Amino acid sequence: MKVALTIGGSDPTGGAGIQMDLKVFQALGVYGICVITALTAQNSSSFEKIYSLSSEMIDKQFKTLLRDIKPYGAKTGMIYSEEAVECIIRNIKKYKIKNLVIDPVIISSTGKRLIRKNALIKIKEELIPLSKAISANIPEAEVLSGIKISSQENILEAAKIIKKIGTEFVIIKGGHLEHKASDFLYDGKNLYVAEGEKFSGDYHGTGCAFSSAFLAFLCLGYEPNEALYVSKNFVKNAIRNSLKLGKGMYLLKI
Ligand code: PXL
Repeated sequence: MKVALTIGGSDPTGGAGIQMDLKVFQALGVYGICVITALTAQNSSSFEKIYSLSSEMIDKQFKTLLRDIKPYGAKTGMIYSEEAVECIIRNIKKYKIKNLVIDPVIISSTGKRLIRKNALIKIKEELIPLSKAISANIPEAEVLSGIKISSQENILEAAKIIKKIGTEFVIIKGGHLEHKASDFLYDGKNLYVAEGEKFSGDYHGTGCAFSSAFLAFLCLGYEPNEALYVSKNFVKNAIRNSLKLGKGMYLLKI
């Protein structure tokens, strides 16, 4: 069985973060392992607190886990502090982690900022160049590319800028566009488009579900452009089956 590692924050609702990633790996037949970067206190409508783990503890998790089990690929999600980003970069190099998918988490669906400014700069300058793919929503792609995105032409332009930071595949998810919610993958040559309908309502954890599904499909041997379509379809079904368990956002059912 292929092993996928998720590096990210804990979300007690189970709707995002490492809890969601592990559910997705399990559903797709990939064995999930994790390194936790931060704890959060949140529910479906409110985000209360972030507790970032020390570099020492993150380091210890890597050291203990990876001297034992070697993942085929990994993804990063929420990383709050600059020290945590530095520690993750060190460990990705040390353990020669391949097939790295980056979800550049910036803001939660409830509006809480999930990364410090200097940590984001470090992700851009030093983590993205180690990656295979980056999976960004429109606001994240705007921050990384420095351009405003409102059309498909802007998406290609932003993808080209992000590709130059140093990744192989740039995915920009169009869920924040106005009418349709198509997703795009740029490989330096072609722009692949996975057309999608837009769902009304607020859904928690769609970005985490997409990036972990994308990694799982890479582990299963899909080419990145194929993984785009099947991951989009996977998230669409999870949205269709989503549950209103709390007072706020819908939680995806995997
Ligand atoms: O969806 C981004 C995300 C990632 N990781 C954690 C989160 C969230 C959003 O709330 O809580 C831990």
